[in-house]
Amino acid sequence: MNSSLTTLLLGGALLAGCQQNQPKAEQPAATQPGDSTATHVPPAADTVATIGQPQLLYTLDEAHNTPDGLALAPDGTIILSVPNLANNAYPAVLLKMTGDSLAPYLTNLPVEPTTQKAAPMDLAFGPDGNLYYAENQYENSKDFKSRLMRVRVENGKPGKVETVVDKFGLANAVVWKGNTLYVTDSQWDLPGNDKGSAIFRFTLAELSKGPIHLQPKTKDPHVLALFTTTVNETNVDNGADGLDYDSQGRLYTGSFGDGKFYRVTLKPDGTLASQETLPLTGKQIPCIDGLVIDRKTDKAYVCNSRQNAIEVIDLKTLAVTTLAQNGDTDGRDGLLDQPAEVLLKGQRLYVSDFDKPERNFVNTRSDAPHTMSYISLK
Ligand SMILES: [Ca+2]
Ligand SMILES: [Ca+2]
Ligand SMILES: [Ca+2]
Repeated sequence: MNSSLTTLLLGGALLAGCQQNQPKAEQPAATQPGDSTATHVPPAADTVATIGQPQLLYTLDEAHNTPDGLALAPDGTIILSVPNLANNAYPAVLLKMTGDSLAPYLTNLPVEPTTQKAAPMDLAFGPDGNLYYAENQYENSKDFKSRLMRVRVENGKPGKVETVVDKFGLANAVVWKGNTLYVTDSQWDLPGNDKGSAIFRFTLAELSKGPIHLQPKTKDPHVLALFTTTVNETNVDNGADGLDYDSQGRLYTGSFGDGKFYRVTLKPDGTLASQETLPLTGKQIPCIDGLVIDRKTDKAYVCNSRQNAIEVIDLKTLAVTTLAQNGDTDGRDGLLDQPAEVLLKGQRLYVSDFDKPERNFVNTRSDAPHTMSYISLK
């Protein structure tokens, strides 16, 4: 398995290199009926400030075209989800990073019965040693087909994969805090609010009992906090996306559609005490995708997907600084190609380059090569 994928990935890298002087098989950014993409002039790469020095971590082939979620495993390796949403002719897979090598972890993910696709996004190991991943079936169906899945891990190896929660709209990020799992749903609409999103809360005990069926278009008992997206010129109404907690156990999420940054304070029993929209200073972030919090410093590393940037939010002062940013790119030099998820391990920030643009994003094309980047924080 390892050698075959290594060959595959190297083959992809070589293929991309050979294609440099040929017409690129690029796909235009997603458009919707009646939009004004034709008159939109995207910012040229050289008009966007280049900040920081992201490095190339991996080059991936077309069969791994949309890298996304990152999870640190108990043994120190990193699991990467590849939902392949830019080109889902290829099945979604989970890969495993060990040192500088990348190998398959799970390649037979169960498809959702009606969409016939698997779509793993963020993922995290639970206190039970099993791996949990959120699914984004929203691009396949708007009819609440997304799920939370559990990979049974036995002796360090992935085994059976099972549905533990179904009927999400767009399950996106997951984070375990003690024996409680928090999950964002970027499309949890309510009657009278089609711009809704939410954070859900599940205890390990509940998840161990059997599948939970959510109640769409309601304030399901598992809903911890609700949000509303203010739709802007990107026309994206996805809300709560990345999710993590600080040194005091307060949760933070950001909205993909409008960049609002939220703090959710919990009662000792894990239920909601309060939620607030935080007034950031230094820079307004228009779009927040994945994020990770360094609880030693209480700094949040946030993917600004729309502007090809990684922002740092100091949670003590709420000041924003830009760690890395660049213009439109195919990613081959390690430059950011629409960062979607980050993971902090030691002094290295791992970055998934999702490369599947929406309208008015700096990134204009899902293009080969498909890439992962890293940023040294030293
Ligand atoms: Ca919606
Ligand atoms: Ca690319
Ligand atoms: Ca690109």
